[in-house]
Amino acid sequence: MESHFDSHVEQENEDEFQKSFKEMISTLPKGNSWGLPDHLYQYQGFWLTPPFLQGVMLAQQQFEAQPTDIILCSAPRTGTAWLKSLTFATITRTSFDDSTTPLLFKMPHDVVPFLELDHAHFSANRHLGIPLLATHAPYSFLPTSIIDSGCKIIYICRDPKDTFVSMYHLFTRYAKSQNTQPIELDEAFELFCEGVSWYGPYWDHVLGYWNARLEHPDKFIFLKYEEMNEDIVLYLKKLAEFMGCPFSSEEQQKGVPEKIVKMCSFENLSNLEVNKSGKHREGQGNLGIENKIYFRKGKVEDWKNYLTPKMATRLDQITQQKLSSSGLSLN
Ligand code: PAP
Repeated sequence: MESHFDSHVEQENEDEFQKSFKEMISTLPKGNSWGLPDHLYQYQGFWLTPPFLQGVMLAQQQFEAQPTDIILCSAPRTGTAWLKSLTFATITRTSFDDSTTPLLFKMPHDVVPFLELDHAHFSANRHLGIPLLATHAPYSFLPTSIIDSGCKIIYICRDPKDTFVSMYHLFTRYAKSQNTQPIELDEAFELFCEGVSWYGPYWDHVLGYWNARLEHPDKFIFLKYEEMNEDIVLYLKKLAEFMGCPFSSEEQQKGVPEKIVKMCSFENLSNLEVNKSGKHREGQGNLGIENKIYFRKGKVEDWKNYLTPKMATRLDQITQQKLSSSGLSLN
């Protein structure tokens, strides 16, 4: 059990950390804020806002992964909430069904903890019943214990054009909810292309995990939002197997995978009361956000409604150039 002395020491260490973090951040290249309250700062090649960068750095120091952990990794706006709901519903399917699952009254981001914000502190207090944990951290930022413990990693990525459009909307909707000036589409597009986006450059984020999967092929599953959309039941079965809880033939006969897919569909989740009127991280200052902002359209190729052909070509060219020798395609 943690003693008063231990927590006192922990607090002192944290105060010390806060101080050196503030000093460190003042030395970093400062980027645009995309209309948000915090600016982006470039640290070891990636652009993050201070609360998230601080969380990653604390997690690097303190987080102790367990070999049984399953880490859901992604760049923002690539399908994280969907992945969280699918893996959570699959892992907890013997405890809950589609009429009792916590997904009915908690948004997907609230059923799987987020490394940077929830586990940066006091990682010894983790609840190990459900082994899922999520992060937007680039691969090179992961705490070494995640790599060393041999836990499983699930990465999801998405066509950069849809990722950009989704990010632009998240930030403009958030800015509007705060009555601040949202960023213009053209400006956001330039920044995204230059790599100055939240947890960007997006391509470097994807490539970090794409290359790392070769080092640990049995511990890694690499997903694409678009492919999952084409045959989500197939991918759910793959995920269940990878997580060590495959669907039995009896479960398959009863249609359990299909029920989970339906439960976690955009259509179903976005129409739940909690996701229409609830709030995520309420009481946590700038981190508080209405759940409905996270759910937009859940469609493939919605970029066609926002990007001109010239913009799409430019983004595709950057993608092809960045991924040229990787064997990966994203568009
Ligand atoms: P975040 O981690 O930054 O919150 P993330 O969940 O990775 O974002 O991705 C959000 C995208 O997934 C949104 O896409 P859109 O803007 O193009 O619509 C969101 O609508 C979509 N999304 C959310 N839930 C689902 C779901 N259940 N099925 C499919 N897509 C979903």
